[in-house]
Amino acid sequence: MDKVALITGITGQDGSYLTELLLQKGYSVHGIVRRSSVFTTERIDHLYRDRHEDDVRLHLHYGDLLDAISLRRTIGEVKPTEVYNLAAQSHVRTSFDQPVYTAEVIALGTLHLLEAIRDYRDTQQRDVRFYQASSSEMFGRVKETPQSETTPFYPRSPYACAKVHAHWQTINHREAYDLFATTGILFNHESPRRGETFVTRKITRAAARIKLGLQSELYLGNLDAKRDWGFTGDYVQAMWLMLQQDEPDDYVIATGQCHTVREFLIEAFNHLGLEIERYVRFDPRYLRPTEVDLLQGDARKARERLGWTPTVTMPQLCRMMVDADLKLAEQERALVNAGHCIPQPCESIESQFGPSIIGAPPVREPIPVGP
Ligand code: NAP
Ligand code: F7E
Repeated sequence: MDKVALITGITGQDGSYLTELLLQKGYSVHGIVRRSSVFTTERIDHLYRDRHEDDVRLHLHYGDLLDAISLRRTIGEVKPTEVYNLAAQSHVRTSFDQPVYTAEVIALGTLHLLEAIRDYRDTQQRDVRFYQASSSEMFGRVKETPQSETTPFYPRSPYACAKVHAHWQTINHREAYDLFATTGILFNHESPRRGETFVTRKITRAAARIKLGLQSELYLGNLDAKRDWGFTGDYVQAMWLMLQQDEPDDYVIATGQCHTVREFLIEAFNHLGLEIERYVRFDPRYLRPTEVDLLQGDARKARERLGWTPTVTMPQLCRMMVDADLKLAEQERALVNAGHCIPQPCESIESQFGPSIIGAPPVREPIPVGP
């Protein structure tokens, strides 16, 4: 049977890497894109081919996780064999500012999609495999380290609470209706396509811009948080492998190594020969009302059952991202040198959005970077 994938969140970081992978594997790939006043397809533009050419296997459909009708209609038209639910309001800090919206998209949106798939399978008698993008954030205030598929959840943000809901809805659809519904509990994964307001990309983008004289300061929050950072290219392989198994299940995907935000910062700035004390400042607005202090995954089950292993370490990942951002900054520098205006980077624009909970001013003194 022809493999047809439907991806929600196709315009996001993971969606773009997964689309590349599935096209390479010969799939037809359909993506749900929400309408916006500007086009949001930048991360997949290199994959898109004009409809009038031969062998076009990437197709986009307007839709939204909040619009159940659009999901049902698209599933009916596309007739997917695999559905990857990657769409989310995925920013943890923002989820404190928009808790209801975050819950609607992640929790109820996932339920809309599961129900649409169940009805499609039952009425059309076609098998569909479903992947849910669960998150290590669900472990929150961790009860044990490293965290595995059996570690209890203790979510610490509206985002994480919503992900726990979606996670259990997926498992319940597997158990109640015999749906092939799998969850991947993915730890933080990054790439040169990572959104610019997540801490890794915020750091690598700023380091490159500072190096080329396009920016003079970088404001950050909690440098002590520890994360298990892997490369997105590796993690989308795991998503695909999960849907090729005989039975649906739940899998942790992680490197097993954990580092502080400070260590990532040092790696990035050292790579470009920049002094952290000179450029990096503390802004309490980037703190969270409740923080997740430590995440470190145990991906033994994925290694044993899926044959999956990560290939990129944190220092390699960091340097890959810095090098890509240096190329971007070089293009910006050339535009500036030619007398053009360039847009502000997202992480700078983000500073104008004042989280309502913490109002203290930023600290202009150098940020302490020692151990
Ligand atoms: P991302 O870059 O923020 O992408 C999120 C995607 O969801 C974008 O395509 C976005 O569309 C889309 N989206 C948002 N709201 C939507 C709605 N109401 N209807 C339809 N689409 C909507 O996130 P990511 O890093 O690729 O992560 C992919 C998934 O994995 C997310 O569910 C995230 O929560 C989860 N996750 C991520 C990580 C990680 O470290 N990256 C770890 C664990 C789990 P626009 O382009 O229009 O904004
Ligand atoms: O924060 C600290 C912050 O926003 C990492 C999402 O993909 O992974 C991601 O969530 C850490 C936190 O990612 C800044 O306090 C310090 O401790 O890059 P982040 P996240 O919250 O871990 C999980 C697995 C997901 O599922 C999510 O979708 O870095 N930090 N200073 C900062 N974080 C940000 N964003 N900005 C700062 O200035």
